[in-house]
Amino acid sequence: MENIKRSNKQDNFQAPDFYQLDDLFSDEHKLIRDSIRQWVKQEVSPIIEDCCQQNYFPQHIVKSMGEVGLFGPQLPAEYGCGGLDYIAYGLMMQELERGDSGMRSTASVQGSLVMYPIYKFGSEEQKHKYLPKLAKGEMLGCFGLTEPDHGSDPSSMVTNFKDDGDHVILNGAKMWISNSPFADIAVVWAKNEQGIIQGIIVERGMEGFSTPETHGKWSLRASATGELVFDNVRVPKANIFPGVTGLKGPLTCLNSARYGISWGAIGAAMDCFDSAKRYSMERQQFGRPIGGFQLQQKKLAEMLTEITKAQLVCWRLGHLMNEGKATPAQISLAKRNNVDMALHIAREARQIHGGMGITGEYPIMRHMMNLESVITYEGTHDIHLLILGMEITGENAFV
Ligand code: TGC
Ligand code: FAD
Repeated sequence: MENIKRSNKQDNFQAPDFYQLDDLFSDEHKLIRDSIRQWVKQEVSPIIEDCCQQNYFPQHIVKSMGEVGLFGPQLPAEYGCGGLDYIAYGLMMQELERGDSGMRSTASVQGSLVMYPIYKFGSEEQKHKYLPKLAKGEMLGCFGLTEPDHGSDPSSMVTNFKDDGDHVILNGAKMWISNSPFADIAVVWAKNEQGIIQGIIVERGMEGFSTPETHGKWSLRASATGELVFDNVRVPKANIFPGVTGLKGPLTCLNSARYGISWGAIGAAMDCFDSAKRYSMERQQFGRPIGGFQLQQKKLAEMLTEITKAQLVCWRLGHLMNEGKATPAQISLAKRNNVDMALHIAREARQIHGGMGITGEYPIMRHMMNLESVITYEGTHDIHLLILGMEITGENAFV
């Protein structure tokens, strides 16, 4: 952290709320959202540009994220988690990704892909052992589903474990794993001797377990990504989730994470819109602000329209999540639409900023590059389209 510069630049972000969605949120929701917005302005905005430029994961922020309740806010308070609803969770992810998608990634993985499966499928012992520490940010987790040869099709995974008395012997490798280089534990999905997928908690320090970092990313540069390598790792059977078998285990976790991303993408889009709006009023060409030209107004008007539509989708989806009625296809629609919307807005905002848009002086290019990962992970843009296609027609076009 000593090499990371803290910027003195004021973060003046103001969120667009064209359809007065604030009227639909409770006072508690607004309080939570505003407190995370303030925390992002204080803790993320001053360092994020330099972290990304230097491809540096600000590890110190994990503890701070835990302190403000960003890890597992939607899980019950009895395990040290937030006990909040899905609207609150969504708003928190929105504010965090307004700061940076990589920061939201850290929280998504910890809350939805590590804590959620432990809560949903874990034993009481596993819940008490891990959840309070993960919630406080005293422990960092990662989620291993994707493999070098099996991304969109995780059912073909080859990572496996064999029985060894009160332990199992785990072999294989996972790739593209967010948080892995710094993670204390990994929730790993692997096949047992019958070829059935199960979840197992692997702890750093277990012999034969390593987490090499993936270098050279142009995207999510403030988030650490790596591999998980298992070379005859002996893992106690007590670390296997007793509550689920099959691919529906990891896919259930993805529902929660994809939901959070739907809100997060709105945050990134809002930041691009806010910056573009300000710039268009300040920047003068041909003797007047560029915001006075119709072509720039078209871009801004379309941005606001798409953000507003995405906000309404998330608000409704949040209520369906709270009622336990949201379907995977509804979540796919929101993730797919909102990430694509944010990426499009980032590209348009980049143009409004002219040459300045490619520099770190503005957050645009960073958001744009981050969103190139967000549109691929947690199910690619095309995979979510196919999920919707199957929902509409009943026909499976994956294979
Ligand atoms: P399929 O035969 O359709 O389903 C297998 C079983 O799973 C059930 N299921 C679900 N359950 C809960 N939630 C969902 N969303 C579910 N989708 C399916 C299904 O009912 C079935 O259950 P059962 O009881 O009959 O066995 O499976 P398939 O092999 O045909 O695959 C379907 C497909 C392609 C949609 C799925 O595999 C998929 O979503 N692929 C994309 C992979 C993906 O999203 N990977 C994400 C990795 S994690 C990540 O990217 C983290 S980034 C984190 C960050 O930094 O923020
Ligand atoms: P592929 O599956 O090889 O897909 C390549 C292209 O083919 C895509 O355009 C895809 O849409 C298309 N395609 C694939 N199948 C079909 C089909 N049936 N029909 C039509 N088109 C198809 N994974 C984890 O498990 N944990 C993590 O923490 C994690 N973090 C990540 C962080 C980053 C920065 C990135 C980039 C990825 C991360 N991932 C993680 C992996 C991510 O989930 C995968 O990259 C994603 O699921 C796609 O898999 P793939 O990259 O192997 O692409």
